Amino acid sequence: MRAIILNSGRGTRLGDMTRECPKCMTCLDEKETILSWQLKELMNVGVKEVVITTGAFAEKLKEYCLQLDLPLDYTFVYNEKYADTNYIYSLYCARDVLRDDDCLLLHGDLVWDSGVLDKLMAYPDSCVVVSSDEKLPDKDFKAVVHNGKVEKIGIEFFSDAVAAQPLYKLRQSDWGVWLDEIINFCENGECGCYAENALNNVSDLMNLYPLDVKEDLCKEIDTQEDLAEVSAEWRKLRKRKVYMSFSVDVIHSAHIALMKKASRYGKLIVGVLSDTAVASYRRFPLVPYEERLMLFKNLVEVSEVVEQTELSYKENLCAIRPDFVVHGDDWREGFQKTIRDEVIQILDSYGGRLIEFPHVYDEKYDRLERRMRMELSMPDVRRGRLKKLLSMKGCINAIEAHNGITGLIAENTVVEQEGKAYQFDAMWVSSLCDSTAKGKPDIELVDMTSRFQTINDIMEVTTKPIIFDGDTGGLAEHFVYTVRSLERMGVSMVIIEDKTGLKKNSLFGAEVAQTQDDVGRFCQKIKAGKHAQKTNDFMIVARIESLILEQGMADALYRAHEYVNAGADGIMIHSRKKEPDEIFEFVEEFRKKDVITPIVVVPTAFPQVTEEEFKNRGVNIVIYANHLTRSGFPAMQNVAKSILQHHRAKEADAMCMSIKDIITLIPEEE
Ligand code: SPV
Ligand code: MG
Repeated sequence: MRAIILNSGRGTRLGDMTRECPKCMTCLDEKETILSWQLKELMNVGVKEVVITTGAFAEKLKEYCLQLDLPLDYTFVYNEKYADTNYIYSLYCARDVLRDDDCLLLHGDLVWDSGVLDKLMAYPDSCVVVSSDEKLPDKDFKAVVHNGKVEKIGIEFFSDAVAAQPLYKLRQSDWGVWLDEIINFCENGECGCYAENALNNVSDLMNLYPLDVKEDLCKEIDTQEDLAEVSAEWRKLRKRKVYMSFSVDVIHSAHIALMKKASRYGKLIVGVLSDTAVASYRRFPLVPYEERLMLFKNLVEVSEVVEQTELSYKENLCAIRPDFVVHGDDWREGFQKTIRDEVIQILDSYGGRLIEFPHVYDEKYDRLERRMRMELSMPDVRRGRLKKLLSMKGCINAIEAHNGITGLIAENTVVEQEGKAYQFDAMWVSSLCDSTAKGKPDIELVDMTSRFQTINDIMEVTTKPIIFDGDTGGLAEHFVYTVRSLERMGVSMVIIEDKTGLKKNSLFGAEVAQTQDDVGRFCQKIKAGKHAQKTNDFMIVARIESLILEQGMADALYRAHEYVNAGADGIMIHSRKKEPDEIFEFVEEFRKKDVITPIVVVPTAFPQVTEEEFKNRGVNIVIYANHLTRSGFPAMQNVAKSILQHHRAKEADAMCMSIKDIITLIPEEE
């Protein structure tokens, strides 16, 4: 799309101001002239080529444009008869460079609200700006609209007319028709009239529609009074507050383009999502909040940067009350829809407006995101993330994963509720589920090599931190090797339980023979593990089986403090009682002496307790230890039974995912 700006006129009605330079170089404020501002507006809506017709001060105007140093291609067309002709003749002079594209046609003294130009650009057909709110001007343009189309434009029409402004978007075919008539006029010596006189002759051959901008600013500056009034209104518009929210780690060209568009509407305030808010709905931010804040602070488009602590805009919108919220139009569907609905509702409550620009899909941004996700899966980045999440959120959750697909469920499941998004923080590689998936009992029978293979399968397709169920950790002499291997792989935490001999699953309780380890010996194992680890990120958590083995609360608490003294980075307290009372009592008592060490719980037997309640009581990690295994296997069993019962698979089909869904479930990497 090319723009044509008509700047051949003398602008004598501005008096002294146009004695030494053309009218378009009149200042709107200390930084912008009408022309510099118009050119930036055009540039920001994607115009690359500008044809400027000139007259008086042609050289000055040309030099001025070039020194603005904007990425625009200029063609200057001099109308040597500028003193005796109207702009119909300027267009005639420019006829050879105008024909082969759609164009924006505007007068060089026109100032508008950026929303007007955006509406014009978004309009599908040829159109001209009109205002049904504006009272009909005596001397300026009016448009006669018939059957929804513009029939005539001129200063002389008063009936069936609306105020019109010389700002057009013209499709190439319509523009060609008008231009041909302009040429006819000029070659017949009619060079003193408006170009619109030619338009009125051929309007029935064109599809020109009125674009009603109602009360939005779009005015020419002809006189000193116009200048005072229009520039004051224009300055007021620039003081409006525009709000955008960002969660990105890197700012790429589409973000900049969106911010440029947004900043045209006023002062742009950017809400940078806190790390917790980003981690809650997307993925863990690779760049921490403070650095992301600085990225935005340093952009010329941005006037102010604030923190947005939740996915919901509510808090910031109520505090800032921006005139506009700007967003891409890609949040109308999907889980962000409710956030959008809330934004609209809040804006409506005080007369603010949502502006949505078309979302720019670009394969390279997708690639960038994939690369960043890959970064998150690298051992060093993944390993350290559990500690970061713990310090960020206070209490985190983990769900069991025992292979690639359950890992993907843990990775990708997101639920949106009341403007907040929820997803799992981490994955638990359970000994019970890993063994079950291999059809083996949970008695440390599946060897470490095999367990590491499970971790590897999960790691290959996910990015979230991993907590490894290390059973008893084996002999201290063996445990040190396990620690180093886990750490090297990028696992964040190993939990070892204070049992010895043939370990059985804790949920059997005291019904089966199980021996709790000696405190001193278990402390030695913890110390050996802590000594073996190479990074600060890795955590060794001691799991206390005293309540499971009915050794009493005092024993559990005694062991907890001893294990912490031995270097344990956290305590897991386990219980198989249906009520959480003994867990709550343990946490309360433990916290009397130790407010720092993270406490881990596995609420398999007492699923009624919410994460919020655990957090309030001082728990830091809640592990859903076996739920994907327990939900997946019954579904498979039912299907197997159904096939056997019916001697065919028809009845089972409804219980199965479709073939189409299963083959597209996991996208192929290119
Ligand atoms: C596991 O998931 O393997 C555990 C937790 O160790 S529990 O089964 O509750 O003992
Ligand atoms: Mg286990």
